[in-house]
Amino acid sequence: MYNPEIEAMDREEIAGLQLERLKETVKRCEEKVPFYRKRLRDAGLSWKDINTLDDVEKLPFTTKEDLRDNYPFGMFAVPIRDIIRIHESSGATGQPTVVGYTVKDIDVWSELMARSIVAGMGEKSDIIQVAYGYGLFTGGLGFHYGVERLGASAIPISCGNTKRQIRVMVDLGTTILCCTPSYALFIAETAAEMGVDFKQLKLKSGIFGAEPWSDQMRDKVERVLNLSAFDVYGLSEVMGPGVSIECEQKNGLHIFEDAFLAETINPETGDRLPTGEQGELVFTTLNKEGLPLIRYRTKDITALDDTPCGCGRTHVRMRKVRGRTDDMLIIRGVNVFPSQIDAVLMEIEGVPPHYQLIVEREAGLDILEVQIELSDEMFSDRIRGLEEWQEVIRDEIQSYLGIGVKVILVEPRSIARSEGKALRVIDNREV
Ligand code: DLL
Repeated sequence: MYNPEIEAMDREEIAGLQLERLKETVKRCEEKVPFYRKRLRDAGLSWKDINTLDDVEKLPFTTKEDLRDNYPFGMFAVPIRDIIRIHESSGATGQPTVVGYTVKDIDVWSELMARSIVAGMGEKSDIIQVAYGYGLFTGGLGFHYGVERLGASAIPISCGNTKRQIRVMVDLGTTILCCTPSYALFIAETAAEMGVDFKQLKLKSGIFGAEPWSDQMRDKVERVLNLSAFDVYGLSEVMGPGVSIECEQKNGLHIFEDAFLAETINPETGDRLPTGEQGELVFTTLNKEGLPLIRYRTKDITALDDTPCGCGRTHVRMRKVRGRTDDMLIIRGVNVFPSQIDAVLMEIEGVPPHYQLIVEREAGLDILEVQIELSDEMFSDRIRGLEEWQEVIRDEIQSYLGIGVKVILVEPRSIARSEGKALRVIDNREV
């Protein structure tokens, strides 16, 4: 369901479509959502002031706090009888946020998910194992509806029960695996323990997302699972998975611009950044009925790229998300994203993929400890070489980040595995 008409429109045509839909969205928000009516009135604005795409810059931002303040349904633009599905954002901290979808919203989402799966090598004849969690999390059902819309076969296995995942993969001949990248590695590890060889399986691609992962981790995932791995991005507030996806060029994720208007801003000042500069990603939804959002601040850090792509799609790309403004660690004044450490670790030969970052404050000084879990072989065979290896890792991280870190090697299986989003950072500093 690659939609060449929409996905390969020329840039001017896309801008025209976006402007028309932007006006409709702002009008809808103004007329149907008291929160937005007031916000726009306070800013002295109305949908009638939107005459060019750049006028979006005049509009106020929406934040997660706004959704929380209007919990549960205060930001919906339709009465609850028109909502056919409710999801909740997975936010680990504070009050959850609730999102609602109309019949048309589910239709659009299914279509975008089908288009995402096609970008990730999917076609009607595929058997697609959906190992994202089903339930309030948008991953499972989002993919499920996309697979059905495409007309492929969905295996709605959800996350967890890892041995069964592998048995299903072997017996049913899964061709595409969908889950978080950290869960994909856990599946690979379990398969190895069971003596299953991925070279004997029919897997051709994996559509992995919901958490940051580096290109180096992609190499690892592709190698151990013997498939082609695609990054998929999304967030519940804006829709769920399927906001953007990589194509075969794997050089950024195409944003579905017929449904979302993307900007990047300086997270401190809120000023819009020129295309290509890294900043916080902001989305305005263009065809959502239930929960339309104006300039929603995602807190995700990336840069946009509107240069032509070899795949023929013309929709703007975003670079792989590097982290979130709220999980950036400031260690002795230096900004550190967990994804930078991921990238360094994955480059070093033989580093197992399970690690955790622990931040402590000792005598007023921030200490960043990188705990790396040893594999069984390393634990038993290489005990003598380990000290040197530990130093190599420490030096690599230090020279990349420019700050001192502690590297600790821990026993096999001592770091908790995740079936969904991995918990990489434990910050024990008091705020
Ligand atoms: O994680 C939706 C999703 C499900 C995306 C399945 C992809 C696959 P939330 O639980 O609301 O929604 O979390 C959204 O997760 O703001 C990012 O910080 C992070 N995130 C999602 N996809 C990626 C990705 C789903 N590909 C939050 N790379 C977002 C990096 C990602 N971070």
